Amino acid sequence: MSNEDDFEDVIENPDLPVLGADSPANQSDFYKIAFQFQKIMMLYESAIKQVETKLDILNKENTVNRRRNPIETVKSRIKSPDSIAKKLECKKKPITFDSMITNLNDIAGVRVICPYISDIYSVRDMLLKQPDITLIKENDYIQNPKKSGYRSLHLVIEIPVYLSKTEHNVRVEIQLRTIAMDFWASLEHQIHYKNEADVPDSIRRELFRVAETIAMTDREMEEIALELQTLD
Ligand code: 0O2
Repeated sequence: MSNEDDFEDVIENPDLPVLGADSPANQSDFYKIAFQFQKIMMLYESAIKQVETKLDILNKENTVNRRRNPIETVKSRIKSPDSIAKKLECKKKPITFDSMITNLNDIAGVRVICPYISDIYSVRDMLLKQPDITLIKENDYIQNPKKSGYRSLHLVIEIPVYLSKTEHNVRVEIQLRTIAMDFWASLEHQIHYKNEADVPDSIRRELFRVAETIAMTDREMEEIALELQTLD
């Protein structure tokens, strides 16, 4: 079943009037729109809960087996209505419920922070082995970092959410990165966010250089961990 078909009964009426100065909606339209948005977001929140539970179980299993935990922290977020509209606008897609479900992969986002690079790939493998998870897209920005220096492994997956009468395949973007990669990405994001005007090239170059240093540190830490394993 496709994602669009899946959400059809939740959207019910994708041609609802759009709220805005050019097409003022009446009170009953407002309630319909608000209710449908709430129903859609409830599906994304439920999908996040399922992914978080899976990650928690995998980490607990490692604790029980007295092995090192491959996950340091998990952070989740639902994209705000404002960010959804901005991203659709940016992609030149219509700003409708139907369109956001079809065109956006990251309305539900889970960020997994791991101690080492190898943990990232083992968490990836453990998740993708599970029969109810379908991989839609994978971008390995660790093997192929972005121009900015950004590194992370991105997975877009689909996971079923079971309601009282229906089942929906819901997309979740999972970003996996090391503690060091997360440190860089969070600060770099803040720098871009705080400087609405373009960030000067000199700062971009400096950020790229720091990203390279961090990547080298990650590799060195991995080597130390491997050496320690041989001592065990
Ligand atoms: P936010 O606020 O973090 O959510 P797709 O989303 O698959 O349609 P896109 O947008 O090309 O396609 O996805 P990409 O580039 O694989 O992933 C986008 C997300 O990765 C961003 O989300 C950031 O979270 C993160 N990201 C990508 N590049 C960078 C970067 O250079 N620096 C930092 N700090 N993060 C980056 P959003 O929606 O842009 O923002």
